[in-house]
Amino acid sequence: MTARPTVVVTRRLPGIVEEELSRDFEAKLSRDDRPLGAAGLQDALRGADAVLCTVTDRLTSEVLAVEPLRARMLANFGVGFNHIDTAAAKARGLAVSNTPDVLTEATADIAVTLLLMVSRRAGEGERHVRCGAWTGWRPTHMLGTEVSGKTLGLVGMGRIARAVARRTHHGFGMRVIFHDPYPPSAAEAAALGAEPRETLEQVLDEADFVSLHCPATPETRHLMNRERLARMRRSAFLINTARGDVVDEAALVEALGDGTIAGAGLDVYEREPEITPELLTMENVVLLPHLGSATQETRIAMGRRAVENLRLFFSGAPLRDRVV
Ligand code: 8YV
Repeated sequence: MTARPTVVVTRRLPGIVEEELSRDFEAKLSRDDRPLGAAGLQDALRGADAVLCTVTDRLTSEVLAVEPLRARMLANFGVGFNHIDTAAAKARGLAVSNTPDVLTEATADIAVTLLLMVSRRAGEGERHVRCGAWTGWRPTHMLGTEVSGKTLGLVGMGRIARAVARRTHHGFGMRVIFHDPYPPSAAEAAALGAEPRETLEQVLDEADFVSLHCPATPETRHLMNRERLARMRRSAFLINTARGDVVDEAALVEALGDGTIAGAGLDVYEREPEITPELLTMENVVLLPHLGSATQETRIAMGRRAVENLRLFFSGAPLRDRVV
């Protein structure tokens, strides 16, 4: 590297990552930790060589149409990049990287957390205790649904789904089925104890829990619509740690309200951080604030991975995690 490239960092990062970044780059760090918004992102694209962005930055084709464009790279902090118009980025000659692998285990843990919480009514129970309503133990109090031995249906069988399969099959003795248009090899699936299904509908028919692990693309938008939610068992639970866009949130509210499905565990939403108000009133829903990768270890690893991609880019080497 010759001159230190300027990198705008859109949100605060773990201190150690900000320090590492500042060593090799002219890092413009976020002081107030607020999303930059369209105008702020355009300033960054005009004034820096790269932008280290997150899911809270909507890098649309309009934003990326900025002139003059100085930036040459978007280093996304996160594996999902549906907030970046990658076609527009490519057309403008911007390289884009993401941070896969390092958040797989943490995100799988959150999927399992939601699965357990919603089936065992843990959120509801917590609220019950905290508001002083608990009158003591009784045999019929707050009975939930058994997890061990049940069938888990995975929608998408990438890294995070596989980590969920490992936990639930080997940990809880669950039967794991999955649908993925690009499935793992039969040997890989067998090692995870997971059985493929030809169609998503077959998974929905059979599963006691449906966990979403597909990327958000135009094809997967509202994949879980009213019809597919109705296809699930009435006793089944939906878990979403993927992206809010994959579920029609209005249809989900209906399905939860009229007993089409038993409950849902959500970490992501269609219009984050806005949440459909009815969800906030429902006891059969667990709501987390997009915590999938939120551990100290993982967020540091994600930051380091983004910095690694930046270093590679500015030294002219191939990116480790090139999206575009
Ligand atoms: C991140 C995520 O926290 O990596 C992803 O795709 O959803 C989360 O783990 C978020 O994207 C940060 O940008």
